[in-house]
Amino acid sequence: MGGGETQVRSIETYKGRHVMERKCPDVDSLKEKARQFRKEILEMITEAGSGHPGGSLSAVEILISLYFCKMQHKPENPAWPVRDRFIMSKGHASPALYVTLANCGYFPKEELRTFRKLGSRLQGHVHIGVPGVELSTGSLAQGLSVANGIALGAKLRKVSFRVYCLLGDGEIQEGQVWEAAMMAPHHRLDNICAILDYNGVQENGPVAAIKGVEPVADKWRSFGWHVVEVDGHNFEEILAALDEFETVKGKPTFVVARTIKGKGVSFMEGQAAWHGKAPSREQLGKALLELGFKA
Ligand SMILES: Cc1ncc(C[n+]2csc(CCOP(=O)(O)OP(=O)(O)O)c2C)c(N)n1
Repeated sequence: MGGGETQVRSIETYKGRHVMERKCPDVDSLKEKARQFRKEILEMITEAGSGHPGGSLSAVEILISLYFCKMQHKPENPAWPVRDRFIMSKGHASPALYVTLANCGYFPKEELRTFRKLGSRLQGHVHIGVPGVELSTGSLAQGLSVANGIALGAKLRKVSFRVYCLLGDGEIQEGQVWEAAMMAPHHRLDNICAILDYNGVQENGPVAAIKGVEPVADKWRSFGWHVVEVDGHNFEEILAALDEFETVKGKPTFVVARTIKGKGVSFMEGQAAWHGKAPSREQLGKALLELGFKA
């Protein structure tokens, strides 16, 4: 790693696809990116007057690690056939994905201000009409099934791209997730990595109180997944887990990323009340001060 920006140095052929030599920014630069992303997420939700800050703020480091360090993708050509795919199964956390895609260059950052406005491409839940988005999501629990299908298709066509899928811990209470959890190991889909944003809080309260998912790592392991547990706000740990995924053969990988809902803003952290509510202008100001931005 080195330098402040992702560097794409060359293109070479690797196992049937063109692979870019991607240089990850150093960890300090990644942390600064996370701080900026949190600001942009909060600003766009405030501007819209509605949206989901809690589960967007918890996913920031995961998305940065994928899009700025690990995934092979071309913002100037979102349909590049051999790109790695990302499926945001928890589609209500669209601000986190939209900010990530805009900062990669998929569309102009000014467009973030149109979030949830009539006529905007950036609707409240992740939508396929946005450059870089692979699947419309928002109706929870469907993403991993589609990700499996894409990964199986890649295997059948002998194309070596990877598929990543982000799930919420409330989301995995749904039955369809467990059908998908059975399918990927059955087909030995070692080209798929599911990541759990394990922030412990769903829409109406703590996951453990509503329908607990523990022991979550053992459950996925028993279904046949290679499981890695990380601090989902620690870039070194996330990147090491994603490196590990690339070495595992014959089975899919499941990363349990322990996160904090509303991460970075004290009055939002761990609070179900901030699952789907926009801050006022005053609350935005307080949040930005906490993130180290001047008023
Ligand atoms: C099928 C379906 N049922 C219910 C909802 C309403 N809903 C939106 S977000 C949410 C809670 C999700 O919790 P979690 O997966 O933990 O998300 P996070 O905390 O990461 O935001 C619910 C129930 C939905 N979007 N889709």
